[in-house]
Amino acid sequence: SEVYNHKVVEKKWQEVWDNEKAFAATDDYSKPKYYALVEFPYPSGQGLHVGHPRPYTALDIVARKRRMQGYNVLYPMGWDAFGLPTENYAIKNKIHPKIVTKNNVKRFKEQLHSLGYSFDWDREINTTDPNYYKWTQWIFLKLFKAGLAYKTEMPINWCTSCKVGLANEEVVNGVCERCGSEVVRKVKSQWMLKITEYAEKLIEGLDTVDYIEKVKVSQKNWIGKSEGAEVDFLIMGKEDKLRVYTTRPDTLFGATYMVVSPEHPIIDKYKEELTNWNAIEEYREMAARKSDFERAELAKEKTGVVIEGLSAINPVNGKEIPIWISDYVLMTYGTGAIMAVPAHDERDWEFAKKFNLPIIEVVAGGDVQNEAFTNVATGILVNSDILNGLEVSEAKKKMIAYLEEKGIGEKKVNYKLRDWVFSRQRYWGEPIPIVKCDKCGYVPLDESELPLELPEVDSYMPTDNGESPIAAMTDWVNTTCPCCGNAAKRETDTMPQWAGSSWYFLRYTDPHNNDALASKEALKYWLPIDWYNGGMEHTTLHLLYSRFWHKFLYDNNIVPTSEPYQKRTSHGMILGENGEKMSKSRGNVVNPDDIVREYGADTLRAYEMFIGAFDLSASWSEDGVKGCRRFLDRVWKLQDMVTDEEEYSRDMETKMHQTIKKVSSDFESLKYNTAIAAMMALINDFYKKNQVTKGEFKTLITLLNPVAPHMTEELWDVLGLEGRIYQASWPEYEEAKTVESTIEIAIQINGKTKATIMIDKDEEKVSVLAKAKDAIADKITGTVVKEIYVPGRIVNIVQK
Ligand code: ANZ
Ligand code: ZN
Repeated sequence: SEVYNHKVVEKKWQEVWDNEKAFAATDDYSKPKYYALVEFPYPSGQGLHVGHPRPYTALDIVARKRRMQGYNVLYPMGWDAFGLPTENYAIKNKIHPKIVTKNNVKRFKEQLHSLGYSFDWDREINTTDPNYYKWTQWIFLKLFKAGLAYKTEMPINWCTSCKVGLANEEVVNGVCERCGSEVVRKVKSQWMLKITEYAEKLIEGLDTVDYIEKVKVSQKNWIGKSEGAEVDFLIMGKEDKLRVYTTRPDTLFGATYMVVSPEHPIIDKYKEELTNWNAIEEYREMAARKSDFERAELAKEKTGVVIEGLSAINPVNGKEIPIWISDYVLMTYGTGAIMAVPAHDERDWEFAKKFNLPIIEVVAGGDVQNEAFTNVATGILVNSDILNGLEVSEAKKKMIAYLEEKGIGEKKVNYKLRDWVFSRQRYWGEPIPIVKCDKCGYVPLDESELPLELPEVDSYMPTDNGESPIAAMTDWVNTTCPCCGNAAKRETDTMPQWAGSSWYFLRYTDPHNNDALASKEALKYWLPIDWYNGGMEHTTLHLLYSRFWHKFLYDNNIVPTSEPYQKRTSHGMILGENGEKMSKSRGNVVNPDDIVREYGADTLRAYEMFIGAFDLSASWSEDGVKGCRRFLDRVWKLQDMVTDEEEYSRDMETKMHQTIKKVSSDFESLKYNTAIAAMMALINDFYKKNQVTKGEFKTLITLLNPVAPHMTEELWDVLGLEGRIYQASWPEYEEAKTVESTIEIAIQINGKTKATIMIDKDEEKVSVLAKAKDAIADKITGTVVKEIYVPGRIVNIVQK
């Protein structure tokens, strides 16, 4: 055969697959279904990155294998195309974001196409298409009508460079996740989604799905469920109380002072009576300049100021204790006030040491004057009256019962999760379908008005005053109230990029439906998604947001499952040759187009699967790419060694069954690299023999097809096999044939090995066969007194 020409072969089969609509999911709902999903890309101006093919190939392998196993497979692709980079590019180059998106999508699509993915392109979606975002707006209206979307004045995270408000999830280590610029707090009126209402369901649902452990853990930590109590402390000499949230009600006897957050309303309420107002005001101004992130940092030096003129009473022992202000207490969590127990809380301990406040041990087992004792598993309560002698967990229960009985507190669950800031002051997003009327307030558009399309604007430039550029389009903004008919204004903020991706997987099931986001039948058949793979960085963003929307839609009878994704896995990043993140500035970016041109798509696919353990990051290596190409070339050349034999040859049978078993199971468990290694080992055996039967070769290329679909399709054709390889059945193995049926046994005479013999592994008369062997029979000259068989290994014949 000739040298493998990937350019010709890959183009040829891509055309055939397109013409045959080879990978279209059918609407035949009687077949078993399989829905495989990868995160749809943001079509950036840079084009496809070599990071994209890693997850796309992995699930393409799963999708192709499932088709061969007889499933009706849905493996779709689309574009998450609203968002800042496109808008920023549009501003810089004065091109409409619509055009920018169109061009970028075209390029991405060509690139993905060149990689031979088995996407069902008839179901392609685009979040910026009005026929798509009509349903994003529709869901928003449902949320609004359910009271889960509301507008409120609040301090938000404001990126000084993007000039846009960010969700908490988009602020990483105090800076904008996207551009790395400083994030400051700015008070703005914002649309919010009440994801907090679903906090409990979002935790509980995790028990019903098959997600990799680190995804579950990080979602749980992000939601941050905390169980404890709220307790009222009377303010000395006032008819007023200060309520705190604590996870350690058992330590109440050790509360030696209180701390309120600098924003706590109690401060302003008693402003006139406070004798150190100047110091307090100064402290509050300083705190206002810090982000919550900085304030909550454990390691930072504690600061604070006491409130002179107010004090509180510890409700369990009647003692008077001071009230301090410190920025380590956040107004956005619990009640914004705490009881400080320095003996058993690290932050309180540091604060107490710094300001010389009393430290009273209430849980024995540590040395609380020298460090906080926080171990709750072993400690026993002391200095605590009714709680003395109890373990921490029992003491908590007893204290809560006591508080509830006395009416001074109650059990309370808190979550770290905050409501989702849902508006952006930018152009390139879904318009929020709400009208503001002076008389009626925020009024939803009628569903029949959807989609509410983005207006054409003169400038996409964001404004410094924090208003969307749409606000300048008065023709569009000025409207009438859907409720009373008076003059009113449209909402000019747009939705965040996370909106369109919060439900896109539903649309793929029925992408052309004009009457519903998807038909009930389609949703019932295709949901839940059987396997969803995506980036670890989306765990507390897209993955959480979309589960929230899905649960809301489930509660409203729009989708049939309470969870969208049955299984979730995440891939590691692909780094540059130097082990660093690929970036223009480092000059280590690999363009997938170059690899496809020089080595072929199949090589790129095989390489990205072979590069290392799927869930770990891996460094790019051009040598590794070449190695994968050599492997494929060796498969290609095997065609010259193929015999007419349809069966597996005797000596290859075990290996064939073993390889089918290994590749089949490795493809299911993210071990693509070892699956490929097993196929490499198999072809080495063929090369050793210089021969491969037609049956063996057929199995080999079928196993390899999900990884290298083009070349194997061509080889199938060359062999004159029936139909196409993509329509072939997945090879089967017999468990019994995966173990060697004959084994080699050493034959010893008086403990010395004299010969070996091949026997069936179930052979019972091993010593009879051994004695019958010529080389042994000759040597048995005396009387055999004993025959010892060590199963599977040795026969020892003892003679005198
Ligand atoms: C007394 C106490 C004693 C506490 C003790 C802890 C240990 P999680 O688990 O994160 O929910 N706290 C409550 N509200 C706060 C706020 N707004 N800002 C900062 N800290 C706050 O933590 C709850 C604990 O964090 C609460 O329990 C409270 O301190 C503190 F040995 O109360 B604890
Ligand atoms: Zn009105």
